Amino acid sequence: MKPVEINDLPTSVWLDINTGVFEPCVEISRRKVSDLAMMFADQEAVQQLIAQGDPVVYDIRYHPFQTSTSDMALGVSTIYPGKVGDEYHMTKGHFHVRMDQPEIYFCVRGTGFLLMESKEGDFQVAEWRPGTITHIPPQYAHRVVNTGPEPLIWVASYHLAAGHDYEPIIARGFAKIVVEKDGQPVFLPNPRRPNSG
Ligand code: PAN
Ligand code: ZN
Repeated sequence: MKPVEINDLPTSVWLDINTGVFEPCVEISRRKVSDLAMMFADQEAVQQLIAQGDPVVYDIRYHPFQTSTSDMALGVSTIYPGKVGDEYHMTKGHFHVRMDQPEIYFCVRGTGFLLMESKEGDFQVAEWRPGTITHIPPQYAHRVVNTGPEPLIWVASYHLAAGHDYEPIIARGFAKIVVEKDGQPVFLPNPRRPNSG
């Protein structure tokens, strides 16, 4: 990542809500099925998709706002529609390293769910459509799932200092996975957690 520049003047960026492209944006990251391999329940489907070209699951565009006395960041993420086996495309999900750091997510296109889970095991779901804005309190891991036919795009606003902790999610996932059954999204217990029933 490029070093963050200090800018004490007001700054605006422009977002295309149909594509998730915004300018200026200092970094674009792309996550493919192979980058999330351990996160999906159906490992056979993961290997098949990787062999067939390793499709993109989501893109993240990122811009920091650092002044001499404050820091904030903007991330715009786009999850492309699709599934791995029966499980819908989703983000990796993470806790913030700083457990006093909340975040605001603002859905601008598409439909799906935001999954949130605390270290104590409180599991919460927000259903998303364009215009839904969710405040994620500190101490809740967060993952977005695209269950619709079009890209799911949202704006994330958080402090640069929050940090991302992926390890607990890599190790255990979330309490539920979201899969398609008879054309509808359903929540199933995470098979990697035998007692999550
Ligand atoms: C977001 C996320 C972004 C991608 O900007 O980082 O949506 O999700 P993962 O980081 O879980 O791959 C955010 O929550 N920042 O804190
Ligand atoms: Zn976050």
